[in-house]
Amino acid sequence: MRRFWVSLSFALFSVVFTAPASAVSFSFSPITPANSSPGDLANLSLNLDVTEGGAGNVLFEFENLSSISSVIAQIYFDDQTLLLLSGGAVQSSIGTVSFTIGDPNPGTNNLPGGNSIGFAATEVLNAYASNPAPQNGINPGESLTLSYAGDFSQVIAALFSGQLRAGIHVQSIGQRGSSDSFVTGTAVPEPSALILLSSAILGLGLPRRKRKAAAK
Ligand SMILES: [Ca+2]
Repeated sequence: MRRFWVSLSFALFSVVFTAPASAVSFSFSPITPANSSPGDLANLSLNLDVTEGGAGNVLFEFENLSSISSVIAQIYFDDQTLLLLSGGAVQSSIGTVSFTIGDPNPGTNNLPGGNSIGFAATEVLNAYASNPAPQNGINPGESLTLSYAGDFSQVIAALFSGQLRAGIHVQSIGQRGSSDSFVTGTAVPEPSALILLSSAILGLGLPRRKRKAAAK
C-alpha cells in the first residue's frame, strides 16, 4: 500500500514539476463593494494566464470569457518594491483591444476599491484601455497580452503568495451596466495540476489518519 502512495505521489510530482513551461492560470475574486448582482457575478469569467516570454520577460494574458456583456477597462499591479516587474509593453491582443501602459496622472490612480484590501497600485505598471473604453477594453471573447521584464519563477511564486497582485476594473457588467473590481491572490489558483496535487496530498493524509484512529 505504502509503495502505491509513494509511486502515485512521485507520478504527480513529475506531472507538476517536469511539465514543459506552460501557462499558470489565475482566477479573479471580486473585492468589496461588489456592485454587481450575484447573478451577473456568476456569469463573469475572467482569467489571467502567466507564461515565460523568453529574454527575461513574463507574459500576462488577460482573458474575458464571460457569457454576459462586460469589459475589462483597466489593469493594475501591486508590486510596491518594483523588484518583480519593470518595463511593460503590449505584446498582442485578440479583438478590438487597445491599451496604454503607464499612468498619465501619477500619484492618483489605484484599483477602485483597492484600498479596502490594501491594494496599492504600482502606477508605472498599470494599463488603461484607450478611449472609448467600452469598445477598446477587453470584451467577452477578447484578450490582451502584456509583457514585463521579470523572472518567471519569482513572479509565479509572488502571485501565489500575494506579494504580487493583479487587479482589474470591469465595467458595463450585464444589463445593469455595473462596475466592479477584481483581484488575483485571494482566489484559489486554478491550474489543474495543482488540483491533482492537492487531491494527492489529501489522499496521502487519509490512510494515515485512518491508521491512527484504528491504533487508539
Ligand atoms: Ca473590445
